[in-house]
Amino acid sequence: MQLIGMMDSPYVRRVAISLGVLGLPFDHQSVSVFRHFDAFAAINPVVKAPTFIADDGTMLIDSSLILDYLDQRSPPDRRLMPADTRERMKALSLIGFALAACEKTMQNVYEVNLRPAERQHQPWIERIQTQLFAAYDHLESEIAGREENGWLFGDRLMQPDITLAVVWRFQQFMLPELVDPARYPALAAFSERAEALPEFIAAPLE
Ligand SMILES: N[C@@H](CCC(=O)N[C@@H](CS)C(=O)NCC(=O)O)C(=O)O
Repeated sequence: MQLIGMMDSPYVRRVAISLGVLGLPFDHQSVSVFRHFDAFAAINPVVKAPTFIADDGTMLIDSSLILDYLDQRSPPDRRLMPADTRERMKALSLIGFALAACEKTMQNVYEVNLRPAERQHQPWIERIQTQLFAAYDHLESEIAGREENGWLFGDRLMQPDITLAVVWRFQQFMLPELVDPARYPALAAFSERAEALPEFIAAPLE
C-alpha cells in the first residue's frame, strides 16, 4: 500500500495515523501538490492528496473513501468506525463537523497564501471564519465534560478521535492567531492527549 502526500495535509495525516492505528504497513511518498505538481501528476494526474494505491494497483482519492476501504478490509475488532448504527451515526456527525472545520481552515489558508493580497476578499474570509468557529463551538460542546482518560467511543481510539485531533492541530499550526485555545479547552486538551500517542508522533505535521 502506498500513501502519497505531505503530512502537512490533514487529509493525508488522518489516513497515515489511521493506517498506524490499524497496524497496516505502507510506503509513504512525501510529494507536495503545490511544490511538486509535475511529480505528483506523474503518479496521479488529478494531483489530489491523499492519493492511495492499494496492493492491486487500484488508486483511491479522498481521505474518507480511503478510510472506508481500510476499515472494511480490517478485522471487525480493529475497525475505526463503530458497527452499531446509532454509534456510527454519532461518529459520522462528529467527523462531519470536524471535516467542515478542516475545509474552512483550508479555504482560509488558500485565500491568504495563494491569492495575491489585492485579490483577497475580506467578506469571504469573514464568512469562512464564522463557519469555522461554528464548527468548533459545536464540537467543543459535544466533547466537553467527557472522561479525561477515555476516547470519544470508549477505551479505544476511533476515527472521530483521529479526525478531530488532526483537524485541530492543523488549524492551530496553519492559523495560530485565529483561534485562541482557551476558548476551546476541551478540544485543546483532547488534541494534546492524541498528539502524545505513538501513531500521531509517527506522522508529524511539521
Ligand atoms: N475531501 C478531500 C480533500 C483533499 C484535499 O483537498 N487535499 C488537498 C491537499 S490538503 C489537495 O489535494 N489540494 C490540491 C488541489 O485540490 O488542487 C479528502 O478528504 O481527501
